[in-house]
Amino acid sequence: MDITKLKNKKLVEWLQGWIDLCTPDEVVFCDGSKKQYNKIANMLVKAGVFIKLDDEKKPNSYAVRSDVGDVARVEERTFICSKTKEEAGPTNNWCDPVEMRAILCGKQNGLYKGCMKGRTMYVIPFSMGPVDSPISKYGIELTDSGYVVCNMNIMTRVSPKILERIDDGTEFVKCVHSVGAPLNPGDADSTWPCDAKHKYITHFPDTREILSYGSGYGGNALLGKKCFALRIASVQARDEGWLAEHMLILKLTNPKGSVKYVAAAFPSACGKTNLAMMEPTLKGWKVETIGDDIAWMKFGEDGRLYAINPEAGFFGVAPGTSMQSNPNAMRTVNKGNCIFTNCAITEDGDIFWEGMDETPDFCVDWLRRPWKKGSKAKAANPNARFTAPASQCPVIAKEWEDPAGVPISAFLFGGRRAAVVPLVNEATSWEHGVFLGATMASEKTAAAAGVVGELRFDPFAMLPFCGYHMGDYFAHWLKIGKKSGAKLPKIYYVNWFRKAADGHWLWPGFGENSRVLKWVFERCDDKADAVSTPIGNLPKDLDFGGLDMPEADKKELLSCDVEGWKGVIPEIKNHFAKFGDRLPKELNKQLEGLEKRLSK
Ligand code: GTP
Ligand code: SPV
Ligand code: MN
Repeated sequence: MDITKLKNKKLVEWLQGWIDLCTPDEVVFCDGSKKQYNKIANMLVKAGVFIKLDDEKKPNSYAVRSDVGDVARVEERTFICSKTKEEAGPTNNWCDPVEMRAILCGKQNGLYKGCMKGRTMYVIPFSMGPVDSPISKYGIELTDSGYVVCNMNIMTRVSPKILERIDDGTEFVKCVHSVGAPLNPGDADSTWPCDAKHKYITHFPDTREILSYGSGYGGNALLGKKCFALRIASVQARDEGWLAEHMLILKLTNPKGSVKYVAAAFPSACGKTNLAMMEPTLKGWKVETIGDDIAWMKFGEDGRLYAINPEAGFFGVAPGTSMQSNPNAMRTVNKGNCIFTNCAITEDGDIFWEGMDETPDFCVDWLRRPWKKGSKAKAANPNARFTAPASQCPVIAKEWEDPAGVPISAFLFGGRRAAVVPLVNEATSWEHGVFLGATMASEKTAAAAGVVGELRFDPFAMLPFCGYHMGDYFAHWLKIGKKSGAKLPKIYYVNWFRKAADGHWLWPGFGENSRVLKWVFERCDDKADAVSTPIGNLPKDLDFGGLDMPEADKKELLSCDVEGWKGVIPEIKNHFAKFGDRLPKELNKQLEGLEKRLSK
């Protein structure tokens, strides 16, 4: 394929414009084939970017180490460039689109000017979602990073068919990415080129465009993921009446063989991948995976919300993943065909990260230093990641690529909360559920640059990912609930991360979370009892069978901490005040109701 074979004038103009601005040495069209993947991977090996792992331990897999200044999403460098600041809302960084275009694309000294000199521009036509699903959408990412091409091949569906469709006039999201490190003849290349001091992750919702500069890492650079599937797609979803959410999707089968689909929104590094592929400890129950990070949902003719996973792979948090915590993720990566970023490399050509089942005596840490068992320093970066094909997951549901999606019975919202928030709480109505989503808070993790552990409100786990005014986003959720004939999922708030006063985890989590899923499943069928409390419906009793846990811990997990919640009310008020008159009045009513019930 080359540009002369394209017939769509607008597409050619767009492409040629970027070639002229970025001046790559070469333009290569990506076809998603194994052959091309291997060719690029081999090139990266030769360049010292990829390290081939041992074929017996991790077949066809590579390790990569990033620049120390480029290890996670950068929220302060992420911008929503809507026409007005008001449209981006109080939770987003805004920049005037004209100004941002000048910074990035200015003909004189825009950052993109000549930024691909000495490099190849790859043209990646990709689909978010199964190619023929009515819920899917297309994009083209231009990038000068071979690492990004390989990751996009795993994370999205890349094929010439998509380019053909776009050439025929199908709409697409325009994505441009550069690591921002042009090469002059004779320059030695870095193994992780980037421009760490000038990162820009920018979104233009009005023109459905993404321009990313300076970073090569994860959500900053794999533009199908957070930039498209959440920030741009949330705007499309608002305009078109559907939902684009930071949610895993799982298939839950009870011992009688009856099936329900559950979607869950937890902030980054708060347990989506783990829950999506968990091995239930409860006998007879089965969890299978549809998706582990993003859900796109549209109403079906029966009034139910149908969800697809727009991605084709997992970009999973590596540290903490083990045969104990997430055996299905380990089995997925052990099949090979993976890319491991910022993990440690063992002497026998395997990878290692903190929390893995066995710790090697020696390895090379993610900073390329020799590392010894017992060392204080972390062998893997806390945001080290594996990129793995979803199809390799041993518990991937057979319908995971069904273009029609799967009907959702329940939404779970949750986060890391050491105190106050119980193990599970059922919303008493859709509006109450939206209130629970809007007041979600969580302790910050290493998935984004910043202070880890700090508590922040993260509504619907979408704080860094909503492409427009968050108050309008709440209104959109409320509107979804008012659709005539809608058969809406029930809504729950869960917290796997509660700690006792002495600091120990109150809840074992992981596979034991199946006990909560069981309660949710049975509530959806009106077959489990609940106790009405000021914050919502809590389980009358949860299946704790076979779990060795102090009674006091069980009680603490399943009770409403009235005094604790009273303390949270002023924080919620402050949080809501940010949205001004764009906070839907229903949410203030919910808050007043909660306050009243707590003081009864
Ligand atoms: P992103 O990919 O960043 O969106 O993260 P995620 O939401 O998919 O989080 P993931 O499942 O990768 O989990 C992140 C971390 O939380 C890992 O270190 C897990 O071991 C830990 N974790 C997951 N589930 C549980 C749980 O039930 N209990 C506890 N204590 N930790 C958990
Ligand atoms: C997240 O941070 O929620 C992720 C990782 O899933 S990234 O792709 O970097 O956004
Ligand atoms: Mn995520």
